[in-house]
Amino acid sequence: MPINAHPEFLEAEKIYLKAETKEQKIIALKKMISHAPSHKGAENLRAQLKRRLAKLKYANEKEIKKTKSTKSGIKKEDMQAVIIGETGVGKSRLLTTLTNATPKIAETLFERYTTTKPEIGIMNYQGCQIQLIENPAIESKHYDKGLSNSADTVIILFADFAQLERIEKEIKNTKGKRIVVFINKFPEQIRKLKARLESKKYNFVILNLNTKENLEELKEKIFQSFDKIRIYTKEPGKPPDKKRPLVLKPNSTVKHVANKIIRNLKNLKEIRIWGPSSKFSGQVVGLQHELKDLDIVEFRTR
Ligand SMILES: Nc1nc2c(ncn2[C@@H]2O[C@H](COP(=O)(O)OP(=O)(O)O)[C@@H](O)[C@H]2O)c(=O)[nH]1
Ligand SMILES: [Mg+2]
Repeated sequence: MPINAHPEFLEAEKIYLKAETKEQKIIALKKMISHAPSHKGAENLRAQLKRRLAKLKYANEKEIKKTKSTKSGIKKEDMQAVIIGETGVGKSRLLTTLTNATPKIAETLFERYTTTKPEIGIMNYQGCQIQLIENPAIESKHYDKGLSNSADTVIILFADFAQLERIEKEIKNTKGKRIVVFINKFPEQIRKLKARLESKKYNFVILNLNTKENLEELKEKIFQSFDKIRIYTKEPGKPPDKKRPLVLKPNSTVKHVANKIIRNLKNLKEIRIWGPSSKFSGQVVGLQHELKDLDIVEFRTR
């Protein structure tokens, strides 16, 4: 830590160390540089930060090039789900409900093809940033097949089984996990529908956007589909930071977390965990301990 560091520098450094994407890191690094100590003794630090920024920018550009989907040129985020379905089923309305996006929603049930290009939104789910994209109606010329094929998860909206069958024929080449969502626009025989979805072993949600019934279930299913775990960290004597989990691959160890938030592992004195992977609350563990979704990790340093 530099001597006489500005509080804003320290704050930016914290964000930098926790950042998951290159973009987030770049923003935080720029902030660190602008608040770095200006005295001569910190010359090395400033040079080092600038080098790191240049390297990150280069790597980021390369990544953007690589991840652009062919037709629409959308930059794929770490967790991406694409919403698909026929016109008027409620894709835009769902995107508006789940994210910050504001696509045009059809005003009447008879208005068709209101979405003519993919609409992108970010869903913040318990501090995890998930990219949700509405693909224009699957039967229209605006539909972007490549986008659905490369998505981590495909969310299929349907209003009846004939629709669901038509859609399934169209998406043979998708590689992502599937969640089928029945939008309950009109009172229906939900019980029968549910039995049929269950018997065919669908990963499904029956959603009512007016009452918001099962909306949380859908959000959790979306997160689960990416096969990631959420890890909260805490400082001794303080509650965990529930707003910003680290999102990691399953089977990550305490060491993965330590590497992200502790500068020098030699300073580590004790690690305690709470949650699904702990035998009891506050169990002391080593760096090789394997974590589970929703664990809380506390690092005590010298
Ligand atoms: N009653 C009701 N209407 C809905 C629901 N979802 C969508 N709609 C209506 O259906 C129409 C088409 O919705 P939109 O989101 O534009 O469909 P998209 O073509 O799939 O994007 C609009 O008039 C919506 O207000 C729903 O859950 N309940
Ligand atoms: Mg739409």
